[in-house]
Amino acid sequence: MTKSALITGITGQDGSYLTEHLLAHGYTVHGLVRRASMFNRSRIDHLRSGPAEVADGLVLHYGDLNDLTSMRRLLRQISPREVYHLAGQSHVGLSFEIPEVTCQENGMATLGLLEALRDLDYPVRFYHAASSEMFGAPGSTPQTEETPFNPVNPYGCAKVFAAQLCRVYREAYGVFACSGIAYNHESPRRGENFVTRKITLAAARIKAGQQAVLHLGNLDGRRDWGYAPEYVVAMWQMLQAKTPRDYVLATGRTHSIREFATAAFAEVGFELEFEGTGVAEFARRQDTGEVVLKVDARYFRPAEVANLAGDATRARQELGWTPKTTGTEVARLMARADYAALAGGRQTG
Ligand code: NDP
Ligand code: GDR
Repeated sequence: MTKSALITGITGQDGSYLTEHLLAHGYTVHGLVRRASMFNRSRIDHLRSGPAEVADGLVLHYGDLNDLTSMRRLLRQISPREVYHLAGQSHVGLSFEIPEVTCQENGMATLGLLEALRDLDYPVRFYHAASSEMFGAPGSTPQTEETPFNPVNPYGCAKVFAAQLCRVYREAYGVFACSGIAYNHESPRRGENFVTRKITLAAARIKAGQQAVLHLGNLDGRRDWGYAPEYVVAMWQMLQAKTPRDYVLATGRTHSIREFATAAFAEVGFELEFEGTGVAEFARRQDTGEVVLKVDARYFRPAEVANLAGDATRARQELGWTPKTTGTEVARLMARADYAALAGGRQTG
């Protein structure tokens, strides 16, 4: 029998790669798309206009996390065996500006979905996209599944709420619900207002003469950056396991934002030299001396997470999952893709 899955957030970075992975494994994939004034399906358009055997396996449904009645109806209508819940307001910085939407979508909507699953008369496996942001300012590094949560922003608080509820529904009602505690994972399909994509797009545009300067916020952060197509495999593996468990998904290696930018600009042929500190910091192109990167206080956040690094030993031992591509390699492949797309007049990804 064909396996079927529902993906919330199918139009996002992870949703698009997960769709490709599930279709390649013979699934019928149902995706939730929300109404927008412009089409928001650019990351999955290549699948919908591709070969019939791929396009036929992908079915899109209008819906919204803020409309749980229609979500319940959809679950009854399509009876998926697996639900990958990836949708939500995913920008940490913006969660300070729109905390209620962030908590509604990432927190309460997850609870609504768990309630809907509990009422179904067939078993469903549920993946929740949790985050390293739940650790916030952790007491120890690297973090494991046992590290206490200590979020420092509304986004992290909402993810903790949802992850704790997944555990409670697992223990109290036997729902097969698990949280992937994922660290940053990036790709050429990353949203343009996340720091990695902002950097790689700017490097490509500056190289192509379409942009002069890149403005960034805090450069002092370090992140455990991985490659998104590798992370969606772990999401799938978690739902194929015998028993539901939460897993840290991370590379274990961190890089600074400066290192990421240096690698991205090097990929398009520019060596960077950083000067100054704090809001007065900037970077020049070594060959011409032109300033191409400036710190801009507008992009600072009210609070920053600590330098998080994850220990994915449990995922390696129990799922056989090992990420291969880390920080500066991700920077280089993203910059390469952005420049190739600009030069070829194509869309990235
Ligand atoms: P994206 O921001 O790229 O995608 C978010 C998806 O959620 C989009 O499809 C978006 O739709 C959809 N969405 C947002 N609000 C609603 C709503 N009200 N109703 C229906 N759909 C909605 O995120 P990623 O793919 O990067 O991440 C996927 C999930 O994993 C998110 O929950 C994120 O918080 C979490 N996560 C991501 C990490 C990462 O490094 N990428 C790390 C840890 C966790 P639209 O296209 O219309 O905007
Ligand atoms: P993050 O990713 O907050 O880790 O959340 P983001 O790329 O937004 O920020 C990473 C770090 O870069 C600093 N920074 C900037 N960030 C943005 N967006 N724009 C800038 O101009 C800029 N300049 C510096 C930030 O301050 C921060 O320190 C991502 C998301 O995918 C979440 O959904 C996910 O849960 C976490 O990763 C793990």
